[in-house]
Amino acid sequence: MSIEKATKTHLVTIESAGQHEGAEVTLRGWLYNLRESGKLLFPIFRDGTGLMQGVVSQKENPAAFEALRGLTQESSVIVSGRVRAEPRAPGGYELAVSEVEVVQRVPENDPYPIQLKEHGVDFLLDRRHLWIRTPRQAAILRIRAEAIRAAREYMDDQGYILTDTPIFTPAACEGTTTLFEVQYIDEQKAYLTQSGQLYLEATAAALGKVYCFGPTFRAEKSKTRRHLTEFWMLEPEAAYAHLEDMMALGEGLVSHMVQSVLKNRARELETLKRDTSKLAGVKPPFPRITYDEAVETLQKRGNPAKWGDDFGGDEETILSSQFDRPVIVHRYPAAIKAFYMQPDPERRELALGFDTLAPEGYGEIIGGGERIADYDLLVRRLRENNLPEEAFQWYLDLRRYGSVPHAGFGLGLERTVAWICGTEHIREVIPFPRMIYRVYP
Ligand code: NSS
Repeated sequence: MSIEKATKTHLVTIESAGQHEGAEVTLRGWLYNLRESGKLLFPIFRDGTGLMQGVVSQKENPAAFEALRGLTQESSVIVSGRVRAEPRAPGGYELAVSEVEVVQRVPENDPYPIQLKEHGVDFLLDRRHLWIRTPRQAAILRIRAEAIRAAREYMDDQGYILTDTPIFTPAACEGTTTLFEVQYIDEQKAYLTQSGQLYLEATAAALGKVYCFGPTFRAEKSKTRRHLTEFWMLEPEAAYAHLEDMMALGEGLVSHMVQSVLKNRARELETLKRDTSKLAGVKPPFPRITYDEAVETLQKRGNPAKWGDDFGGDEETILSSQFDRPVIVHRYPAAIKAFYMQPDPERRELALGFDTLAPEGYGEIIGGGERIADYDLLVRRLRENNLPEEAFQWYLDLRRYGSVPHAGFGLGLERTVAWICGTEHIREVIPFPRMIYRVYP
């Protein structure tokens, strides 16, 4: 059977094979595992959409039996056969294999390196290009894709216009300690973007409600389960919007992402053995507490936090553990927040900013708030933060020409997906993680 012939027969994916019970179908994929039992073979195929067990009898299908016997793990195959219900098989169906075409045979003397047993995480990360084939990793990437799809759907439905922001930037957005400097053309210096926010403030003044969704970079020296050096951020920004509007938009967005994954990726969540009862209740409204209340709670729980401290992972875990859904902490001390944050008119030492903390110890998934709209105050803040004013002239223009109150936030995709999946570390939820000591493969 040739590839051409196979594509003209009943070509199906494993995910949809159940709909073809009783019919002769063709699958294109890889051999995931093979159990040999005398005159019967029990191959397990994978095609990216799932796993399907096959059964081949030497007596009934000698050619298919010979093609599969001794076939090495991850050899690519096109197989045809009849779909039948088999409650004991993964997915509830199996394939009575009648024809097999081996597309590429993995050599016996150079076997597929990742066996169906436990491997150390460094071993797997070195082989990330292969590791993503395992059912667990593939399920995570399918959930990631659904989370992205749902996030864009939500933003589009809310009337936000996608405006892509640059990756090469002339200045810092989120502090100078995590900037990646790059040698730009000739003598010029540039930095990889830490956030699209500053540019979104410009597109928001042009289009009203906007968002961007792309990779962002931080030279994070910290080796934690929540930090990558390259991660994806979805950032909305709206003209004439305030802190309250963004807290509400963020809770709507997160809820839609979670509920869409629960609805459309239930099988993958099951593969991950995720306790979905912990996600089912993620719906607006999310609890809101002030920074002051957060410090009080931490102290009551014996945490040494004092007013004025920034929260780390431990503090975030204590705060979020009191709730069954994400919690919004707002009005932090201005001194621990970014230069662009609007002060609270009621208490100037506070910033009109907020963080949304995920449950189960996943930490901050959203950070945002209201921006300084006043020209003089913004110049003062740039100077206090030792930021180069020349590089920010275009940004100051936004306060010279029709400045308006505006607000936005950034949602960290990997932290959100790690929480939805219940993975231990966020490195598993991006196809090729970039971390302090890892840029390979
Ligand atoms: O630094 S943030 O809190 N905020 C900003 O960058 C704003 N300029 C966004 C905005 O208002 N438009 O980062 C936002 C989120 C944060 O809550 C995390 O979920 C995620 O980005 N984040 C990270 N994820 C993975 N790895 C690292 N290193 C990381 N840093 C932030």
